[in-house]
Amino acid sequence: MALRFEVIGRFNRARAAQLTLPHFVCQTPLFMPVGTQGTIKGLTNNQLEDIGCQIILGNTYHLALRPGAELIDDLGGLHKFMNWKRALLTDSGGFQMVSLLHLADITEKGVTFQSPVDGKPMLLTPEESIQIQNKIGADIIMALDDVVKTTITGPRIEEAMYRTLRWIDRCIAAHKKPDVQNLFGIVQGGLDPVLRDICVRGLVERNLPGYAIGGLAGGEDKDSFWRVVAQCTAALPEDKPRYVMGVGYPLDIVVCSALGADMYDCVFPTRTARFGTALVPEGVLKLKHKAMASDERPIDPTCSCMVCKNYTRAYIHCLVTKDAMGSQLLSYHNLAYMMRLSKDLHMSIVEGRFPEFVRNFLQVQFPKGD
Ligand code: PRF
Ligand code: ZN
Repeated sequence: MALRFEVIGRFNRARAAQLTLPHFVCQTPLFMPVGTQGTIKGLTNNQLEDIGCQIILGNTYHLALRPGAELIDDLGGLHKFMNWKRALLTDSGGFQMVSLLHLADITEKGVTFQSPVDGKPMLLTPEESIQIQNKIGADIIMALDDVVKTTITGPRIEEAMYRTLRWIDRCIAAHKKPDVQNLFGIVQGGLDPVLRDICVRGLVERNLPGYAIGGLAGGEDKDSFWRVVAQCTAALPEDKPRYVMGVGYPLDIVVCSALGADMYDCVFPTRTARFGTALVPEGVLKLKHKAMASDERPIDPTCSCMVCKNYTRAYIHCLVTKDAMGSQLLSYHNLAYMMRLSKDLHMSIVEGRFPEFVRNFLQVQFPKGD
């Protein structure tokens, strides 16, 4: 195992931990920005370090297409290629193909898709996904899973869960760098507690360095989503990190952390920035709104990030949709907000004031109690 996970504080099911990875010592709960092409759109590595970013996420599928796993390997791995000194995580690629390419088809062999480069049919097997991720060299690599939308029902959910379990053994067998890269398994099973239970048990038996809860944040209601997270965290080992994939909204991160989850990733903070929306303690602030045109306040007066220290809402309103700098400044602030949220969760758990933190977070976001 190439990680150490030490819980340093608890409040009921919530935990604050130190996660030591080959390239960085991280504090959890933590949020990981998504950088599909080996970059977080609009931010430099120095800026990411300045705001306290500990791990960034890359996608096997995108990186394998361009610049290609061979090239990354030849150039010394993704850390060196993109000059990122801290931790990296790569997702296995199946989910991206299924969500991006409607032509992707899943069989027992793997995920078949049409190459966006030349239109030829291509197959990503569990073995290939791991080989590519071994070449990319991230601190954490993800197993290839069979992901189905939580909003569908019927035998497909069960098939995908059992296939994910069969594929984990192929991923484990293909993983050639367990001393420097951590392979996480992914719990599937839709919203069905019986299927989730079988999947968690199956993965825990394999004694992996960490576990992810997948298949969520796909349009199901919050109640069902939180119920699955609660069930999975309760059944996963105490001494291993738990990662909820594709989550996302600040409220979900607070709730999932209360339920004992540790890691999150989502395109939301950067994507919403590109649409002119800032994350603030009250929820969101739409910088395109005409009320912003003459507003001399910073985006968030309680935020001490570089953007809030230097620019007004009026200025960002003027840039937004007109110049790339508008979305860059908003992405910077939004990620700084997510990093502050992660740190606040960590510190409030360590300092024994997690309930007050959660109460205050909810009160500011839902002042009318709704
Ligand atoms: N599996 C993988 N990546 C993911 C997810 C998943 O279930 C999600 C949640 N839908 C986001 N990213 N491999
Ligand atoms: Zn800010």
